Formats: sequence, structure tokens, C-alpha cells
Amino acid sequence: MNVTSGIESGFDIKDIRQHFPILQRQVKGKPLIYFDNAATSQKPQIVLDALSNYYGHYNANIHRGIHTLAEEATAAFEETRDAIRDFIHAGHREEIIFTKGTTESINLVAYTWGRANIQDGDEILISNMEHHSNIVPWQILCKEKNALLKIIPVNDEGELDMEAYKKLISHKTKLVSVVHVSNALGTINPVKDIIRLAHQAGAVVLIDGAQSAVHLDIDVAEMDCDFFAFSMHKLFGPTGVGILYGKKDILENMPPFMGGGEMIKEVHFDKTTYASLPYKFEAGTPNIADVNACKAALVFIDKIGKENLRQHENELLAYATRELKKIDGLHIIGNAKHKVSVISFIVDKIHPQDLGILLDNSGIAVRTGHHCTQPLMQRFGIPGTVRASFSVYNTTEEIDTFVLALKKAIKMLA
Ligand code: 7TS
Repeated sequence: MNVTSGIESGFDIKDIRQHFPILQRQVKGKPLIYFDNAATSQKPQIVLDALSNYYGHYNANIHRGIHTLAEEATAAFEETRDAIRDFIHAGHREEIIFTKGTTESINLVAYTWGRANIQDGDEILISNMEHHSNIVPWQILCKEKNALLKIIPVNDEGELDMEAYKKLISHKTKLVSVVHVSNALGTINPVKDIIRLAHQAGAVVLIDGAQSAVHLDIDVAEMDCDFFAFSMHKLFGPTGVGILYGKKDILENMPPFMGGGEMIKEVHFDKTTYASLPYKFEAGTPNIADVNACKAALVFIDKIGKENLRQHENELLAYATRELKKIDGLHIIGNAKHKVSVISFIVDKIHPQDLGILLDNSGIAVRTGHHCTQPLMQRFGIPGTVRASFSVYNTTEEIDTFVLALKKAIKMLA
């Protein structure tokens, strides 16, 4: 399926905003200001069109029919796999596995590679800034295998303590699983160093790319990670599509995840053989419509250009940081040297949720709470934060409105 973005060349914020119908709506009688992009991004019209085009023109199950619709649906699905491979610079299309999200991608590794490779006394290293989806699967695995979960500490700025990491890693470490970019703090972690050191110790590395894939250039081959997980709904794509990248030789040696249709070569009651990669890990009817619409999301990103996107987001981050720092009693949590456009903050004596409710009354969507990073909140001794996360369609004018509404809310609640 050919998709064109309709995006003007060069960076034109007015043009970009026009591609997102939701930005036209009002919330509580005010124009929507959407600053919850780290939770999920909004979707451009071409992604909405791709969804409706699939259901309206070529809806069919894939990989099994020989009729025209099935062939078209299969071709679009496999073209999306190629587009994802190009997007993250994987060496082989077989290394791209469709899941329903980052959470499922990480669990797939825990339930297959983990159960086959982790033994009594082995160690798994994660960090203090992980999302719950990169903590709980490893806790379950460690409990089952009598393995040990060790934690890389985070410093006061919200950066990983790399000296501590070097001390924690040893021949007992079988897996290092860390987040590329923190969803709660915005910190960009030095994953290349983390991966190099882990490999020197003989450990396998999983990178949680849920937050990085939309902001940073991802080159899994150069990064040399063994697994990379992300969700397309944070990259202007539909919900329900995740990606697991895995190195081919590792995936080939992993047992399957779910059993069922499409993942087999031959089924006999006494023996079943499995399909080749990537189908071994894609049992059942996949999320065809949403996967196919992801290609439109990638076309959209490509047309804007990651460099333009990053420059715009960095300007918003710098502007908002400067403005928020002027507010008395407001403390930014996460002041790492390298950050994406995520700002978490607390205000003295005011609960984040109360601020969130008042901001919503002004049409402003922010996230409040622990952001599924409770151990990180415990590290900072706080119940949660207010988090504003910016995307390509946000503006400095929106930040001005947000800062004004925030000052008003603080005054009301103080
Ligand atoms: N890892 C990180 C770093 C994340 O930010 C998220 C989702 C996940 C994993 C899980 O992704 P999912 O698509 O499988 O849910 N983060 C957030 C957030 O910050 N607010 O809502 C979801």
C-alpha cells in the first residue's frame, strides 16, 4: 500500500497541527492542550485513513488465503515489517516480531529466553528507573528460578550511576534489562556503554525503547543490543502494536511463546515442529489493521524528519524548563544532562493529582502519579509527580497557557 503523508517539506508547525484532528477539539470549553505524549501520542489523519482504508477495502486474514484481499492484507502487513526493520536499522526482517506492546515484548523475552536460560543463582540487572513492565516480569522469573534481581542506582539528577553499574556486573549477570529513556524523568541513558560492558561480562541485553523510539535515532545493529522493545502507539501509530527486535541467532534458539495457528510447521499429536522466524513468535491472527496503519505513522515521522522533530521538542523542553524554574516551590524531578521532552515536577505542599485536576479544567492534559515507576518515586521519597511531555505538534504558546494555568492552580491550592 502506498501512503503519502501530505506533510509540507520543512518544519511548519501550523501544517503539522492540521494533520491531527483531535487538536481541534475542546476540553471543558477550552482548546485541548495535550501534554501527555509520553503515555501515548495523538494520531495524524493518514494513520486514521490507513485504518479505515484497511477495513473498507482489504480486510482479510493474512498468511493463509490465496484470494486477492488476503494477498493485499498480507503484503501490507509484511511491508510494515520491512518499514520497521528500516526504522530501527535491523539487519534482517525476521528479527522484527509483532506483539501488542512493549509490555508483551518484554514478557515474551522473560517467558521464553528467560525460562530457557536463567538458572538458580544467576543474576538479572535492571535499574531504579524502570517502568513496572521492565521490573515485574523479571521478578516473576527470578522467583521461579531462584535467581537474583539486582538494581543499578539512580543519582539525585536522575541519571544512572555508571560506577555502581560497573561494580554490579559480573560473570553471574546473565541479563541486563534497562530503559533507553525514562518515562518519568526524561533521562537518556548511555545504552551503548551499558551494552558494551554487559557483553564483556557475557550477559545478554534488553533495551526498553518505549520512550526512545519516537525521539532518538534507533540503530539496533550499531547499538548492538540483543533485544529492543517498543510500542507504536507512542510513535503516532495505533494502540495494540508492539515490536520486539531480537538478534536472529538468539531468537532462533529461543523456545516459542504462545502456541497456536501460524507459529507451526507441522502438528502431530506426538510432535509439533515450529515455523521459522518471525512467525514462530506470532501465534494466531495478529492485529492486522493496526499493524498496517503503522506504516503510515512511519511515513509521517520520516516526512517530518527525526532531526526536525528533535530540534522542535528540545526547544519546547528548554523553554518549559526555564519557565517552570521561575515558579516558587516548584521542583523539577530529573535534571539529567541528556533528556528528551519530558518534565516531571512537584510543588511544595500540593498533591500532584490536585494540580492535574485543575489543569484539566483548563483543557490541559498532563499525567500525574507514579507513572508506573513506583521504585523510582520511592528513590526520590515522593508519591508521584506532575508530568508534562511534549510532542512535535506542541507549541511555546501552549506552554505559556500551561504555566499561567499552573500558577493559578498553585495559588488556589496553597
Ligand atoms: N516502558 C516504558 C519506559 C514506558 O514508558 C512504557 C509505557 C512501557 C514500558 C509500557 O508500554 P506499553 O505500551 O506496553 O504500555 N509508559 C507509559 C507512561 O509513561 N504513561 O502511560 C504509559
